[in-house]
Amino acid sequence: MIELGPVEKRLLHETKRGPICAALIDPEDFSPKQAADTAAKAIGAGASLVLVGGSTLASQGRLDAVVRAVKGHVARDKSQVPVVLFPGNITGVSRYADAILFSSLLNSTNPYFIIGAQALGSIEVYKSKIESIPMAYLVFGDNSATSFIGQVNGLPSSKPNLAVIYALAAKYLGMRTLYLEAGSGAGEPIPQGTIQAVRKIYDGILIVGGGITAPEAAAKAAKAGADVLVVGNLLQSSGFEGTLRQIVKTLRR
Ligand code: 1GP
Repeated sequence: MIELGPVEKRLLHETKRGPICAALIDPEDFSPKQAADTAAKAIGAGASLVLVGGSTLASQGRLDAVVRAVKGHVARDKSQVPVVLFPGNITGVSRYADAILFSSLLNSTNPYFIIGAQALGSIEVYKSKIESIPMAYLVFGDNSATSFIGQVNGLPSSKPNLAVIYALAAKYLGMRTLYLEAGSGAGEPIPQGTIQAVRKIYDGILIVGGGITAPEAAAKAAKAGADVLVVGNLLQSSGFEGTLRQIVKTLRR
């Protein structure tokens, strides 16, 4: 019998009540102190989850320092928001995190990103004893760092059925979370129709990210059935808390 870990149980519990917002910290963009300050502001604005990771992260030492700094803040905060790894490669594992989204980039053309990195990284996850949450990662378009690094066969936004067949495969493979990625800084977030089509056949935790910088985009994704809205780039603009608070408010409606 598979026993779900505490982070996954918490996410299931929270998303059952409605969509939540995740703040994504890329250790390439933030020093440990900046990361802790940014996470504190994001949590203050209502983020329910902090994700740490990025597609070009090279230094595991840097990741550890960022995760420890963020955890240091969370330890003092009553919300006890989980700090979860969102790895882009084998460098994305840190024993200081609460859990890892153990993901397979299903539409990569390179088996390394589908199962190779996972095999190489697995021993580190095993040793660190952190909770592992299986995730299918689907990347849209061909214009993002993620699509370039992950050598993806980018899903076209205009063909929801292609996303659906990958989502079905993820479901049948037992992947309990699914991330629809438009790419960090995407001009257009994942279209509502695509989220709706995937939501219809996928009953795990549905994560959507890329290009969400305003409450309207978050509201559309939430209405279409997303459980977790990931916000990354926005956190780098000064005074982002106001917009994030609006995004969270929109989700709670
Ligand atoms: C990237 O989906 C995330 O992996 C977040 O994207 O940086 O555009 O918010 P943004």
